[in-house]
Amino acid sequence: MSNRGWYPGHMVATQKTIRDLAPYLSAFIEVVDARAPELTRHRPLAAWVGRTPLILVLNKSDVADPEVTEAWVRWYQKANIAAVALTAEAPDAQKRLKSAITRRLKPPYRLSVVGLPNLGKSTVLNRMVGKNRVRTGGKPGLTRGPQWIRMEDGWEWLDLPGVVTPSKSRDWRMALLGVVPVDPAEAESIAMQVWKLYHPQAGDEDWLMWGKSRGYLQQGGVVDVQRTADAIIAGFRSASLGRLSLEAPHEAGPDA
Ligand SMILES: Nc1nc2c(ncn2[C@@H]2O[C@H](COP(=O)(O)OP(=O)(O)O)[C@@H](O)[C@H]2O)c(=O)[nH]1
Ligand SMILES: [Mg+2]
Repeated sequence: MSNRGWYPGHMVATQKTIRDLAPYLSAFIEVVDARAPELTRHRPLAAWVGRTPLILVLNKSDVADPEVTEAWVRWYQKANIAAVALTAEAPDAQKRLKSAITRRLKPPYRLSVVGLPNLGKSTVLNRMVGKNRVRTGGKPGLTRGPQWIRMEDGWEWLDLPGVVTPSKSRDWRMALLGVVPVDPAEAESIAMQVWKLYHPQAGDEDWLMWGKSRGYLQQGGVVDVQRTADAIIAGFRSASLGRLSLEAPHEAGPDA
């Protein structure tokens, strides 16, 4: 798959948009992936937002290793970085995020959701504004804006194309997490690596034996490599292979 067209032109304007809007906002909500929260943070954001607070949402915690997520929350607490673990798709998401915000900030609440593609920005915003007013999906760039959404309780949400581009897009974990597309030529190596995370003793070919055992075969009984790789990547993403985190606090750099 070609990467061309992946990032619409309006994202070039994101830095300026964020800098310009920051003074009007009480905070930015940065959505990261609970399975690799430092890897999926957008480093330049902290500078772009200036003095406006950033609150990290460690989203998709339903598919992350719960103990690792807890360790991350403690790690951020120690680093004095506002962070909350969330499952945006869960029914209690609105309540959880609202309380995380009101615990840290005084009203009025004027907020915006930012972060790398596919981490759940639209899902978070939908949860907060209700009535599915924001489109979600696999493709970034579906959100058009900026547009203020005013809630009855006085909260205001800015629906802006808050997607920022990843700097570590060549890291295989970014493809596994869906931040960038999986290059079909790399699917096999990604599948092997994730298989070894689930099974630390596994050899290089063991993931193919799993495919065979599942009946992912081509004519002649040869294992269907592509289908097996796709199934492992899908199994990681849905956690049907188990809840697995890709990054633990001790692996992250000291700069956060
Ligand atoms: N497992 C899980 N998936 C989620 C969660 N939140 C969002 N997603 C999925 O992540 C994908 C991207 O979500 P979306 O809100 O469109 O991300 P955006 O590109 O950042 O706006 C969609 O397939 C969502 O269903 C969550 O809390 N848990
Ligand atoms: Mg979106």
